[in-house]
This record gives sequence, C-alpha cells and structure tokens, in this order.
Amino acid sequence: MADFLTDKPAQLERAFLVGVQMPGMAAGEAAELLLELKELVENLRITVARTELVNLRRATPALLLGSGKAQELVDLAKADGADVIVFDEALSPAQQRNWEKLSGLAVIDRQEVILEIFADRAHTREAILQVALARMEYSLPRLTRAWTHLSRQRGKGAMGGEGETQLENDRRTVRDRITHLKVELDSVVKQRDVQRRKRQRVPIPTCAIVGYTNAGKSTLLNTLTGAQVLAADKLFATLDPTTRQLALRGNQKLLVTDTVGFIRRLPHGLVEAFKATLEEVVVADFLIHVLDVLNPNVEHHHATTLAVLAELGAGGKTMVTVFNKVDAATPAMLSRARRLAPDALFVSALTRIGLDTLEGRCLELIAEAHEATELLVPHRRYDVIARLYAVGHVQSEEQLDEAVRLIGRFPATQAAFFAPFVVK
Ligand SMILES: Nc1nc2c(ncn2[C@@H]2O[C@H](COP(=O)(O)OP(=O)(O)OP(=O)(O)O)[C@@H](O)[C@H]2O)c(=O)[nH]1
Ligand SMILES: [Mg+2]
Repeated sequence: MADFLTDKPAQLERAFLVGVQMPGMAAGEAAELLLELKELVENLRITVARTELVNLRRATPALLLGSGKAQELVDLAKADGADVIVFDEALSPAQQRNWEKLSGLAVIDRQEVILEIFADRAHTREAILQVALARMEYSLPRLTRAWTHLSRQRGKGAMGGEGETQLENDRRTVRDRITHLKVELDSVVKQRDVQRRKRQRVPIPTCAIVGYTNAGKSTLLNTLTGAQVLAADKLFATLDPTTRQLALRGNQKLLVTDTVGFIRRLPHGLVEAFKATLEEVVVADFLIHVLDVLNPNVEHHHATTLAVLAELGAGGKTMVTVFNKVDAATPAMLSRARRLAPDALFVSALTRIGLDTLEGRCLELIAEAHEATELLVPHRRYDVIARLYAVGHVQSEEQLDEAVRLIGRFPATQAAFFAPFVVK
C-alpha cells in the first residue's frame, strides 16, 4: 500500500500553528493549548514559524473559521514560508480537505500530530501495532485528501472516474489492514495476558504510575526500583509499560508499573488502541498519580489524567497524588499545588526528596487492602512462614512452645492456603 500515510509529515519542515478560542471555552484555554501544540510540533522536529490565536464566535462547516479569516491565515502562512498549517482544534475530514484546497499546503490537526509522535516513539511490536491501528482509523475517512496528494504526485488531473476507483481501492486496502492489525494485536495481547497471569501466581500487591506526559513517571520508577527505563525531556518518551519490583520496609514487596503519559485531546483511537497496555492501570491495587509541580498547566494535567482514567474504567481506584520536581519548585508553585490536591505528597524523583514518605504511604495502602491476621503455624511448617514472608507482610513473629505466632497480612488470592493456620 502507498506510504502516503506515513511519509508526509516527515517531509514537512515549517509549521504555522492555529489555535481557536471556541465559544464556551474558558478564557485563555486556547492560548495554553496552543503553547502545548507548539511543544508537540517541535517534538516532531518541525520548526514553528508562527502561532496564531483566533477568536471564534460561530463555527462554520466548511472551514471551521469564516472564509475571510481563513484567507488571511493562509496569506500569513505563505508569507512565513510554512509548508504545513496545524490546527489545535480537531478538523473534520471535509474541513481538512477544504483547507488544503484553499492553501495548497498540508493541513493537519493536533490529533494527527500526537499520532505522529506516538509513531515516532513506538519500538516494541505491541506499540507499533497499536499506533498503526490508531493511524489507519484516523486516515480512513480522510483518504480523499491523500488521493489529492497522490494525484498531484502522479501528475494526474482532478478527480475523475479513475480517481474514484483508486479511492475505492485505497479504502479497501486500509480496511483490510485495519482488520489485519486487529488480529495481530489480539495475539500480542494474549501473550501479555499469559505473562501477567504468571506474575499473579506469586500474588504481590501492584501499583501503576500514571500521569501527564513528561511529569517524571519513568524517573520515579527508576529511582524507586533501580530500573533503567528511558526518561527524557520529550513528550511520550514511554509507550510500553515496564514493571519492576520494589522492596518496602519489613520486606513488603510491591510491583510498580510505569505507563504511557496522557495529554489533553488525546485521540480517542489512541486510547482505544492502548487499552490493552493500560490494562495494568485497571488491574493495579492502587495508582500513583504523578504531577509536574513546575508546569503552569498543572491543574489541566490533573483533570486530564482523571478524565482518561475514568474513560479506562479506573476512575474509582485508590490513588496517591504526588507532585514531582519539588527540587526546582518555588514556594508559590508549592502552595498552588497544595490548593489543587491538599492530600498530595511532594517529592523529587531526581533527588529522592519525599520518597520515604511515598513508600510509607504505599505500605499503608497495602495494609488497608489486606487486614492484619493472626496465625499459629506449627514449627515443622516452616514453608508456611516462608511463604507469608514472601508474598505477604509480617508485623510480628513470636516463638511459642508448640507453634509460631505471627501477625501479618497476605493477599486475598492466598486466603485458601493460609486459612488452616488463621486464628479465629
Ligand atoms: N528537576 C526535576 N526534573 C525531573 C524530576 N523527575 C523527572 N524530571 C525530568 O522530567 C523529564 C521527564 O521525565 P520522565 O521520567 O521521562 O517523564 P515521564 O512522565 O515518564 O514522561 P513520558 O514517558 O513522556 O510520559 C526528564 O527530563 C526528567 O529528567 C525531578 O524530580 N526534578
Ligand atoms: Mg516515561
């Protein structure tokens, strides 16, 4: 199949960004989103020539904006030598097509930019398949636009009968590929399931680190567990979940999973495609929500993460909220954060500030989930005691004449094993 879906953005070099303050949007929100769009576009190594913020009173079906305003923007973009116009608002396939016709430039929206970054970052088979699927579904209704590009490349005229046939063929190819990708993805997901079930046979409590992209999730996992996940000052550095074991006080073990970052206006197709990966979030015993205390949009990041979690069906999960990067924060940033989430902890994943407190909080959550139980284990059943130390948490151990008296906790899945020794 033609590579017009993957090649195009790689050729683009200078972008003209348009933010739209839509009716009903909070004041300044579009400006903030536009700044974030600039960062996203620069993450694709595309130079941003200019950003323009448009106040819109009523959206139009053809171009979203009025035609006078549209022409004005096209002139500006051309004067800047831009080869692509990027909208922060989602454009319908027809609007995108109309803009391309009007400007003769490539026209994309935030969703496509995010898809491109994900494609750029995907390295494992599962991530590559997930991103490919999301991109195919995004491009299916937009193929007419791609055909315009193709026909120009091939030096053909405007759409005729031949173009329509070609379009039909392209659509069929894309649909076939979507079906194919889904089947492949299914088998990868099954493998992951097998791995997870293997892990669950040794039932250690689990938690997932979630949060906005670039908050410091991977850095936190690395510092806590000595893992070596790539942590970098770029958006969506992590696409694949990594799980590592953390040994808390009293030899309480905890499995910690780092996950893909969230962002505002995350393409719905991506959330869908990454649902399997994000299963780790849904099955975790509790979540650590990491926020970048330095970021001026931290309130929006907080809300976005909660919204995506709700969409994943993980809205009601027990959660520790953590403001990261306090090593570089000003007092004003700290008090703002405290207002946003009064119960939150303040840490620096980089310099280890507050990590002992975080580990203590994790211990409390594990304790709340599994109540302490009294057990009497005969001396000869040393295996039972060893297992309690391995999969649970022992608060106290007392040697009696005929048995060992233990106060401790174990996961519910192990209840049957320990039941004969539990003191009623
Ligand atoms: N000053 C400071 N910087 C930090 C801290 N923790 C992380 N960072 C920096 O923040 C940037 C992003 O860190 P990551 O750990 O990659 O962030 P992430 O949340 O995993 O990001 P994605 O995988 O892109 O979602 C990196 O440049 C880190 O060095 C911290 O405690 N203090
Ligand atoms: Mg990461």
